[in-house]
Amino acid sequence: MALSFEIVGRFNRARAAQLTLPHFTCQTPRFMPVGTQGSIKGLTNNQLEEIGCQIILGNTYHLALHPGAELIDDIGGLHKFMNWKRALLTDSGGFQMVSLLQLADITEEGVTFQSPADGKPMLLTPEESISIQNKIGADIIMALDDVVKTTITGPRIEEAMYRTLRWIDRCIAAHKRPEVQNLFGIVQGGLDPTLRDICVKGLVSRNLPGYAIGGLAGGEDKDSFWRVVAQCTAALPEDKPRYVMGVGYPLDIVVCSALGADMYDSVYPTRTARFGTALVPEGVLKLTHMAMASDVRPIDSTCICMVCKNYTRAYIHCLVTKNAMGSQLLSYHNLSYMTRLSQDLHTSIIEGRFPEFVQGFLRTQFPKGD
Ligand code: PRF
Ligand code: ZN
Repeated sequence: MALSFEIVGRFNRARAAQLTLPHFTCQTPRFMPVGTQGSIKGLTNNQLEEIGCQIILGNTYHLALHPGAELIDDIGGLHKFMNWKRALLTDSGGFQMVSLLQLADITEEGVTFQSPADGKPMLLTPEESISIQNKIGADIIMALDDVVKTTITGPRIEEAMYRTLRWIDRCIAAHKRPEVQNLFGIVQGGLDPTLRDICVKGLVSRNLPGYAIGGLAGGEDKDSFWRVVAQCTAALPEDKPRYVMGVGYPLDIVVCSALGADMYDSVYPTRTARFGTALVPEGVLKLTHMAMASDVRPIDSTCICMVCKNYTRAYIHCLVTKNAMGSQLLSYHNLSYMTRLSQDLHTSIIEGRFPEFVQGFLRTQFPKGD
């Protein structure tokens, strides 16, 4: 195991912890921004450090296609290649292929897809995914899982859960660097409590360094989503990190943290920035609105980020959607917001004022109580 997870505060099911990884110690709860081609669109590493990002995501699928795992390996790993000194996590690639390419086909062997380069069929097996992730060298690597949309029903959900359990053993057997990279298993099973329970038990018996809750944030209602998270966190070991994949919205991060989850990732803060939307304590602020054209206030008067210290809404409105700088400034602010949210969750749990923090968060987001 190449991590230590030290719980430094609790409030009911919520936990604050120090997650020490080979390249960096992160405080949890923690939102992790997503970089696809080994970068967070429009931001430099210095800016990410300035914002307070402690761990970022890379995607095996994107990196394997370009520049390729061999090249990254030859250069000495992704940390060196992109000159990022803090922690990295790579997703296994299967979910990206299935969600990006409708042509992906899942069999017992692995995920088959057509190469975007030449249209030739390619196969990503659990062994291949782990081998690529070993070459990339992230602090945390993810098992290849069989992901199905939570909105479908029937035997496919059960098949995917059992296949995910069979694949975890192939992932464990293929993992060549357990002393420097942590392999996390991913709980699947759709919205079915029985299937989720079987999957959690199966993964926990493999004694992995951490566990993810997958298959969520795909269009199911909030009630079902939170119920699955609550069930999984209750059954996962106390002393290992719990990562809810593909989440996302500030509200979901607050709720999942209250339910005992520790880590999150999503493209949402950076993607929504490119569409001109800023994350603010009240919810969202659309910088594209005409009302912003002459508004000389910062995006968020309570934010201490570089963008809020230096630029007005009017200026960002003027740039946004026309000029790359507009979305860069918004991404900077949005990731600062997510970092501040992570830190506020962590410190409020430690200081015994987590309920007050959650109440304040909810009152600001939903002032009418709806
Ligand atoms: N599995 C993997 N990556 C993911 C997910 C998953 O279930 C999700 C949730 N839908 C986001 N990213 N491997
Ligand atoms: Zn700001």
